[in-house]
Amino acid sequence: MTTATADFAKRLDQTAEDTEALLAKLLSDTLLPDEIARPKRLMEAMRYSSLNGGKRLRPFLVVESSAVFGVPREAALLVGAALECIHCYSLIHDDLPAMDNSDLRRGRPTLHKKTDDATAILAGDGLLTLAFDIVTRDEIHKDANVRLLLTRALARASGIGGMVGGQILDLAGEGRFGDREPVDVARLQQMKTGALLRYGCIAGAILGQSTPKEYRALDDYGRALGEAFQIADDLLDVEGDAAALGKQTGQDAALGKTTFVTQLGIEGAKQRVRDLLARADSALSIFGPKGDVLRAAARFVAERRN
Ligand code: GRG
Repeated sequence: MTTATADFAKRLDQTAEDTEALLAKLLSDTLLPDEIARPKRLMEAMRYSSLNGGKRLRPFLVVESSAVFGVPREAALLVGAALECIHCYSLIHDDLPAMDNSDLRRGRPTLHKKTDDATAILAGDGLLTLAFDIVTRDEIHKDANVRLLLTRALARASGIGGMVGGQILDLAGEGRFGDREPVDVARLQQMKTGALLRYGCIAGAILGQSTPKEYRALDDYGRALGEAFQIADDLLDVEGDAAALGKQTGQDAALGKTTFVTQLGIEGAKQRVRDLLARADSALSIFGPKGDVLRAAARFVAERRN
């Protein structure tokens, strides 16, 4: 392992640990603001699906894009926790019978299997709304306009033009609402999975009150990383280890889904990943050595095995 890779792995683990601890605090029965009611069943369901050891890649991107600008780590971790709440909600809803109908998530029964559909829907809703409670908190930045920009960007990444919009395009492409609709896989994935990853990257620029040029660099890096993440996911679907993925390998292919691999072929998809890594590196060049951890993050995403 090179020093840069070892350093990267250590930082990723540390952020995962810090995020887990912060989410546990934010979701604890005692530390929620008084005005938020705390129905036990709902809170337990929210904890089950968010305190269960994901990679915490999205918070990591927030922390590391923030580190480029010297943003206090506590502020970045709060924004990362908000983003992770949205990610966890999307996984809960995606697993429901009306969506992917999955039995396993992160190696454990999905929330609706462990509880029931209504609890899972409400736990997802609870995490989505908690994210916006967190990202607007005063301790994130003294300037309310910075908090407004962070909040608006999070809403856009999560909503119609982002993850939720991408999800419905995906379902339409599978023929869920009648005939299969044609799929522009790059656009669909940019919305469905890319938008949250990109948010992780631009969040640092917003928190750090970057120049427009620095913002554009992180935006471009985030888009390249988001696409590389999804291509890696598609490659794992056809080549991966089903047990490590916690899902059936070949699931997308069995559904006849259009993916980067069906469009580009395996070799074409791998070449596209190499091109995206070059684009990510080039976007980061303006930050010099301060961009090293983000450079390693793009490699980790492209080469991940789960
Ligand atoms: C239901 C509104 C709604 C949206 C769902 C993103 C999404 C849209 C569904 C996720 C389906 C899925 C498994 C897509 C593959 C890419 C992906 C998001 C994988 C999981 O992300 P990781 O690898 O997971 O970061 P961990 O468990 O590490 O957090």
